[in-house]
Amino acid sequence: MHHLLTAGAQRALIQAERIASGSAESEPTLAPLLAALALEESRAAEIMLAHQIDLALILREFQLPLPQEATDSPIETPDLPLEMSQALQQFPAFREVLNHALQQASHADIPTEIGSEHLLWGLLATSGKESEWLQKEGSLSAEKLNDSINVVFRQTAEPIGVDFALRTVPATVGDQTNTLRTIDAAANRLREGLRVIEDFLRFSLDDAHLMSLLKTTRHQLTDALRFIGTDSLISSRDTLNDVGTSISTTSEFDRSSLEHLLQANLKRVQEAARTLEEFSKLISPEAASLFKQMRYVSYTLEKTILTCIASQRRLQDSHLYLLVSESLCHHGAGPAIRESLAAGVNLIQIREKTMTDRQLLEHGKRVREWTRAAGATLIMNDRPDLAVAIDADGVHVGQDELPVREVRQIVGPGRLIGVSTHNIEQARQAVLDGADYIGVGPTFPTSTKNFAEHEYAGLDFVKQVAAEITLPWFAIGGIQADNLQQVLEAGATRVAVSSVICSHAHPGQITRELLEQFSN
Ligand code: TZP
Repeated sequence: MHHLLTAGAQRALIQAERIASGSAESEPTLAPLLAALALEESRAAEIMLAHQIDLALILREFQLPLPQEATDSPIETPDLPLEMSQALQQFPAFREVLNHALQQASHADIPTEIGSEHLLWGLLATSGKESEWLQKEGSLSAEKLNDSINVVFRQTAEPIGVDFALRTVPATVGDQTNTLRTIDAAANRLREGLRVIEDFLRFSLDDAHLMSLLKTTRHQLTDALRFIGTDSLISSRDTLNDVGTSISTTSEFDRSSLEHLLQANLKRVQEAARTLEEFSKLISPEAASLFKQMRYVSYTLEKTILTCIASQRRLQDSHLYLLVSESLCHHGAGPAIRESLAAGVNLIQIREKTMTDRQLLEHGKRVREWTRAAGATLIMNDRPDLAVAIDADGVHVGQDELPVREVRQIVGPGRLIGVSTHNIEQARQAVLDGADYIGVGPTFPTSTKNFAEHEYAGLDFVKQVAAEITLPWFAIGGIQADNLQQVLEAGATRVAVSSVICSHAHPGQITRELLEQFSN
């Protein structure tokens, strides 16, 4: 039977370690653990108080200084089990107490949590001076505690959080086993689903950023299952008698594409996470809350992966992205656009900062006609409203403009949303926010847009993005015919340019020269 330590008991062991580390005692004793048990409003403290033993008395008797942080900073560590096991490793005397507590718990007929009261019982079961003192001072003994602990075994040991006011321990041993079986089956489904998605990210998409997100989810699963108790899950498993294993649906074997397969497994993960969340409310609110987080992460993952696949497909032939500003163009925006389209550019952005809305609307409509005739994609800079008005294929926003979520409300689901990024954190965030592509720069100094000194991301940023992001991205900023090769060598497969084409006396000619470098 598996036993799990309550968060209160784990905190007591960590506090004990802190007190012991701050004490002058060279020989480790159990006094720090006794003090830690009296420190919080735990069952152990309650039992001791009923026997007139409080923290002050313990500190005086065993001459323990109470380190400030033990009272000042309540223990709120994301890795309670890890720190607790470190405390146990460092102090074998605490381990002995825990072993006694485990023995006592093994007499219970249902899986139970080991709470602070069991640790107190374990301490009393030792032959140390603390146990003797407790017997003398408070007439407390392990035998006397037996009755109250047996009662506690059948209750939840720690106070329950408001969110989980409905938390109950399954009424019967049979119910408990069935709950564990359900959790075990759902956990296996979740694990398998995650593995399929991970393999897809690794071998098909090759996306390190999304893989790291998935890894976090896998670790959360392990953490959550620790709260339930891995051993008790295994011991309640009964695959042979599970009616679900013999039922298969025709749709289970119907996977017409990699995308379909991926989507089916994402759904599987979400459903399993929901089952885990609901059933673990009966056993561990901590686990339930982790399963809930996993469900939300899986929604983000689903959206992000599917967006990535769709964008890769939509932009698969777009390697040279031209941003056109009338003011930069040698012969005006019209000739620059038409000549570059004729030379092979298939992705154009209207980037006008000084036109009135009316001018922009008229200009946009004309560019829409030229790009449509050439089969090219048209993006409107900064203005989701005008992107819709001229029926552009998408809109591009910077870090200070509307966030993707708001832009999406305006442009609808079918238009592309591009986001400018200047460091790797912004790039990762843009991916998770649902951008369809990102701009990565500035790669080289440029006079087309103003940047503060510290914003020059350079080729290092290009290399970082190349190493982990597979959402389509364009290196941008100061790219010319004579430095394009460096950008491609840094890992870029797409670039965005403005002045090199717009300001050229022969936009078509320079476009061809740039495009040629992609096929080398
Ligand atoms: N965003 C980052 S750099 C840049 C923008 C809009 C300007 C790119 O223009 P150029 O002329 O190719 O440097």
